[in-house]
Amino acid sequence: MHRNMPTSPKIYHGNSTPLADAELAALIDAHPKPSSISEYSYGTAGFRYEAGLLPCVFVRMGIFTALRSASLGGEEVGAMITASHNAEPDNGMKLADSHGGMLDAAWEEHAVSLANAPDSKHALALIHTLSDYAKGNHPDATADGRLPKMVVHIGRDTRSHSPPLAALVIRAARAMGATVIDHGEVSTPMLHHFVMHANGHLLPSSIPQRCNESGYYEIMAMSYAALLRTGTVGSGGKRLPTTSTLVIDGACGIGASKVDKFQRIFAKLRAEGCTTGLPVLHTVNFPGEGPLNEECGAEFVQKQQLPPKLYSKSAAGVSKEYMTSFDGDADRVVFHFEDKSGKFHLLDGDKIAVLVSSFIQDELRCIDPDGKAVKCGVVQTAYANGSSTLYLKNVVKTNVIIAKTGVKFVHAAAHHHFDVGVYFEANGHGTVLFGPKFYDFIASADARLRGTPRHNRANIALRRLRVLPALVNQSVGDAMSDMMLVDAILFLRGWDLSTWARLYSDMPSKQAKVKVADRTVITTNDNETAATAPVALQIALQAAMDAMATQENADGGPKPRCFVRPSGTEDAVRVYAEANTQKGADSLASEAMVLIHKLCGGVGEPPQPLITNRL
Ligand code: 16G
Ligand code: MG
Repeated sequence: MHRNMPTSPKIYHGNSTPLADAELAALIDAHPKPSSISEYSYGTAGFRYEAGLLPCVFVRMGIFTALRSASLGGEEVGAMITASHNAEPDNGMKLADSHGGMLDAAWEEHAVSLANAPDSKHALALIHTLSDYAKGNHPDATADGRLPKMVVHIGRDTRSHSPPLAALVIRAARAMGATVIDHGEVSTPMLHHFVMHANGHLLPSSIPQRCNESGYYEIMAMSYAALLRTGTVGSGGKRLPTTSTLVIDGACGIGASKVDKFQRIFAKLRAEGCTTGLPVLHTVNFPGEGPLNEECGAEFVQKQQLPPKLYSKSAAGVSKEYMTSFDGDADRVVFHFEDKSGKFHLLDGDKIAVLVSSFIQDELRCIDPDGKAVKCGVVQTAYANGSSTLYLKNVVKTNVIIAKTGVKFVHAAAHHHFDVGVYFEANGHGTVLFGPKFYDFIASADARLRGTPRHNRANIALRRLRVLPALVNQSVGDAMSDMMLVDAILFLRGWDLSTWARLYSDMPSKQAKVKVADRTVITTNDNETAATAPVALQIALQAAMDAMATQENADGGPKPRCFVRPSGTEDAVRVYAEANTQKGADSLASEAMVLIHKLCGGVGEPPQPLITNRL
């Protein structure tokens, strides 16, 4: 098959007679819990471990996803096999509920219990409890005593161990009698999109239902092109020479292959005469061209604040004026560029939140100048750069909420608090959620503006806002869709990355991690801005921040800030510090690392002071 062709999923029907207990027990027993694991934890975004430790979890999660689908009366759910931005030896699983978003928190607990059941006997007891729950909830669908219909969508990233792990999930889900739709290699947001679209009754009516790979590309491309076509007002609607070619660093992972397929749709748009503003997409760092996520990709670029290594031969001489980096499963994106003097500039998730929220708010105000009809806001995490939070509050004049790290928390906060909720973590994971009031607003604006001139500014705003829910992935952050959204906004504003970067200057910051014997000794408050245990740690961190504020004479300006939290994806404690100078941020982070090492059972030698060398 041509490598640019979207692939079709494989459908595996479930065993017509689900396995009897003894056979299920044998399947579970064949994949025992490794002795090195005392307890599997669900972490920030599902289970994530070195691949060799995962077969036990994956068999049980195949069973679990089937039961989750049954508990929802046959709504379709998903499992994505990926360790995202982690190194190649790791793997993991992210679970998608029927609305396409993250697994419900109560069911997360059931997943953890099943993963950790000490043996098949305990696992079967849990399986029976969950089966009974599903049957009790849907008595009509289970008249013959069987479980309701079950459908599980599966996707995987490009890691070498993903296919055998996927095979285990498929086998276990089928053993329960579930139908498995195997999408093969896809990005995480694509898998979430498929699940959301498979449950059409949960999809907002303005989004066309397309539950396959070509549908995914088409919806995105059509809404993107529609957005570009509105570029007829003001000084925008220009593609500057500096944004004519968009170079995409695919982290040597799945995102690169998928952008390549997306190119087909671009070619189709061009053939249909839609040439307004389309950039050339130049993808580099394909799977196999370099080690996954190593010295490239969003995680490396954002955490190290360095440009990615370009492994592809085709990268020779490429322009560095307009670049993005995806992470290994393409649910994160950051932008970056090299200026004329060769200096590297990063535009992270905070910058994306500022660009996107101010754009949406400006368009809404063209229709509703008071800005009262729809409540907009931005959800950030403690990692958001202090300058971005100030800019959002003081210049964009929008609501800002700080939530706990992890998509499940920021997504829930955006959904709960706002009619248009923009959330982006500084690491580049984010999206925009549109709630029922937004759709009502669009419908009433549509009725009110019907018959008014097409080039009336309110009408243009309406056309722009109307396509956003289809362009922006409504289930999770999506590197490809976010990239297209940002590109379209830059085009409509007539900006390039340097104009966007100049909106505000980031406070210098430093991130680091420390190994401790048991990272659970550190607990934090709800939004992770302060440690609640050990008590002495927060007291010492506060003293360090105060001393830095005095040293930097930060009166009136943003104050130096530092927080620590146990990682949810790695065996480490994370440190974040920001100050008015890089030296200050480095010194604050170094001090926090030494404190963690001393007060929280650090492993090995005490950390050495950090020094940032800028390019
Ligand atoms: C995962 C999360 C991301 C979070 C990161 C924090 C999802 C889909 N992804 O990648 O949102 O920022 O973990 O990692 O939830 P940490 O807990 O190791 O710092
Ligand atoms: Mg990811």
